[in-house]
Amino acid sequence: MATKVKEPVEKAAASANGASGSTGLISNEKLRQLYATMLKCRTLEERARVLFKQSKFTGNYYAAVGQEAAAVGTAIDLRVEDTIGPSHRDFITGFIKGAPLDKMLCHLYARGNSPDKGRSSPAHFGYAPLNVITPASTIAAQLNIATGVALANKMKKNDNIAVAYSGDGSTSLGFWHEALNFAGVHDLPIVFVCQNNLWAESVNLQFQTKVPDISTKAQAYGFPGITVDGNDVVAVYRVAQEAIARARRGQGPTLIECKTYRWYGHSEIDPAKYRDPEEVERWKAKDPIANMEKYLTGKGLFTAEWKQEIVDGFNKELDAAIEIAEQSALPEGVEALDHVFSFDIRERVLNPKSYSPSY
Ligand SMILES: Cc1ncc(C[n+]2csc(CCOP(=O)(O)OP(=O)(O)O)c2C)c(N)n1
Repeated sequence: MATKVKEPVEKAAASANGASGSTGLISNEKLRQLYATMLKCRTLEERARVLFKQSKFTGNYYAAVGQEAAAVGTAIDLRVEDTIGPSHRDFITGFIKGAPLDKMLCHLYARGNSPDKGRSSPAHFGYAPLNVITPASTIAAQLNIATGVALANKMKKNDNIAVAYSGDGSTSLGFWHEALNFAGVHDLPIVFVCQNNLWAESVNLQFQTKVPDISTKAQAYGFPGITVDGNDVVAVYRVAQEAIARARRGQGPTLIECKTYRWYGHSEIDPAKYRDPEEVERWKAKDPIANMEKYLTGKGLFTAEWKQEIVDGFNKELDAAIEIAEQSALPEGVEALDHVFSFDIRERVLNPKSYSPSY
């Protein structure tokens, strides 16, 4: 049965105090970590947007500014062995899982020393050492890959889990339903996080689905679906904790729908004129970072000086990572032929005259 959880910050605050809630007390240290991580994600994304606009890197960038609570609340406590299946808008999930900033910046700049050796477009950051899958360009396809990882974990009888991210538009694709169906049938250790930001490029949610809550779709696949205020990091964290624990216990998948909003266009080349400015302002007023500041202030855990310290310290780390990326070499063209699954493509391309197929 799909359950609905809508927990405004005030209510989440009560449960964070340990008064109620299924996951018990959230420590002050964790609350501060949730906030600080969201703030760093925002800083990283805003810097990436500026760098793109300055033509420091090419391709495109798909900012998740406004959606930080959904990413941070679901990814912050994952283990190294857990797998993340991000979408094009989930660059920050790699950072939350602990990917080094210089690797992330080298990826944006498509440098030869980036994890993908400069092959992928900027929105497709993967990092094998931390089990972050390189996103697929075909939207929703990362869910199928992450589901395969979850199947492997189950077969190996370990308690590692996968967390796979998608948007509302992705739920209209066959891949999305195949992944959820397979995961449901086999009780796989996976959490599906749908970040419902109301828009898939310029297509509004009403043209994607007839149901008000995407979480209800989990009913068709026989596991719980939960809708949560995706701009309330404490609420998201609680729901994610429960879903992750369920998956680790071998009790199967959960679909978490985070209702949230992207502040900017689909990508940095989209002025998003299809949106009513009033809608944007309404959602900006629900800024997950400002929400959390209010909540922490109420608990005596926030000061403007602390915020400034986080931003300044992180900007320094970012400066260093940007410097590394800018000093790093682009890959040689011929390297595009390396690490490609083809029997003898290098030979064929480089020596077309002498090439003769070996099969
Ligand atoms: C199968 C497929 N169709 C279309 C596209 C082009 N495309 C890239 S992102 C995107 C919108 C995705 O919307 P959603 O899943 O809601 O994620 P969001 O961008 O809102 O985070 C589209 C249509 C694609 N990459 N793959």
